[in-house]
Amino acid sequence: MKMTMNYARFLNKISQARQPSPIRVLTAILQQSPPSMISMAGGMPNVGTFPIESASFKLVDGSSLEMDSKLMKQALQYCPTPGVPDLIKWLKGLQEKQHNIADQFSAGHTDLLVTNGSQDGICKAFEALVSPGDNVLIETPSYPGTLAVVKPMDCKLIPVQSDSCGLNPNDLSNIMSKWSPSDAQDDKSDIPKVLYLIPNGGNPTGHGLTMERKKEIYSLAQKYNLIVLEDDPYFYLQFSKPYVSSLLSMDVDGRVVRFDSFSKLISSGMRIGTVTGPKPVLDRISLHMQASVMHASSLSQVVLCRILEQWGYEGFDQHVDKVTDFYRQKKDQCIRAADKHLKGLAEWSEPSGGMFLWLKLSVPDTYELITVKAREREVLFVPGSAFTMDDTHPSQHVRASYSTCSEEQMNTAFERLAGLIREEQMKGS
Ligand code: 09M
Repeated sequence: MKMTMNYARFLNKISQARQPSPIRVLTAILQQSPPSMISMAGGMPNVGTFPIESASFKLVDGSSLEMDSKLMKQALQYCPTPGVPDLIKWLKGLQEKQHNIADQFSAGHTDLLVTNGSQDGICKAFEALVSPGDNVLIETPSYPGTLAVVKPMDCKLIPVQSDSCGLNPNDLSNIMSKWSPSDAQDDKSDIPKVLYLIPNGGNPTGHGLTMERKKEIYSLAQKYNLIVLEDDPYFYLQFSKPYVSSLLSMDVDGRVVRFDSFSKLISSGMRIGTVTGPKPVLDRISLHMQASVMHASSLSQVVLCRILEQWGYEGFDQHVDKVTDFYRQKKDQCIRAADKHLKGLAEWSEPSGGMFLWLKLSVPDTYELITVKAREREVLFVPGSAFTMDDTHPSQHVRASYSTCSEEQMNTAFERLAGLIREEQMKGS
């Protein structure tokens, strides 16, 4: 990695003004001091006063996971902002293996932070990178959780269209052709600086980027000097292997900030995600965490670390395969149910990963149909407008999640939806 990027161009005023907390600095000094150091500077409570002694978890595979009192003390105490050190070590190992970035970690160019789910990292990345008046490129349709972060910001959101192969580089190229690459050198220019996308099992589309497209997108990011936010919680839920390499793995400049999540693999309630990317950006996100959440839950991190260490990378891969097999089956059930009930009434293409089927209904707009009429018939979907920047614009789409329904429920749900579409069509004709 060349590390020639001028990150000051990307980081906004608030982010650049963040200062390390003097208390947290002392914690770091203490950790590096010899045992003879007497500290009366700490603000940590005495763990001896806490009521929980130890824990034992029974795993579904029949094995158990022990947390003795020493580990429990760590789990109940504050931890460093970037995360519990043993967990960070394991996760960096995973990222090295999966994204081929060992050299970037060891050179100190790339770093990793544990966040409160990937949502926390995504939110803080935008909060660090978007300045008032900026143009920001967002894959559309997109995850409503991201739209909730960026929509209230004082910036202009530019939708970049995606289709059944993920974000369309031709659309990105068309949008960017309004600017010249040299605009990226001009502080006064309104050339976009940030591109957000979901590369796999798209939420809501279920689609993933091809290698060819990833290369085109990365080279456009280089041409126009963009930072790419790669939001990839469904990376391990891709239905076919080998995986298409991540944008992070092809990043030679330090312009990709990647978000991973354990929400679909281990637990969504434990709230563990990671941000991996250029250290100058991650340092700013870390300072924001220091000032807000301090760190992701130590208890969650220690439990996760114990599971991962017990499994090793091989056991983790086996678990991923099991989870993916489950979702692949669910996807097949969902496609069967759609084939049975929605043929001629809706269009869809098969998801390549994740938990969602994106249906285009043969009606002009799905909002009322889904939020009022479908609810009356006791079936819930998300209307397409929830995934766009301008939610007043009509949308023919609906997101169906196949993660928690039985095949029978999916059939009933689509049968009810089919009835509603037919009624709507009769009304319109
Ligand atoms: N719906 C997600 N997506 C969702 C959803 C959710 C309650 C979550 C993309 O758990 P985290 O923070 O790691 O995941 C956040 C996240 C980031 N990026 C593309 C996602 O799909 C999670 C939670 C209720 C509904 C929800 O609908 O899509």
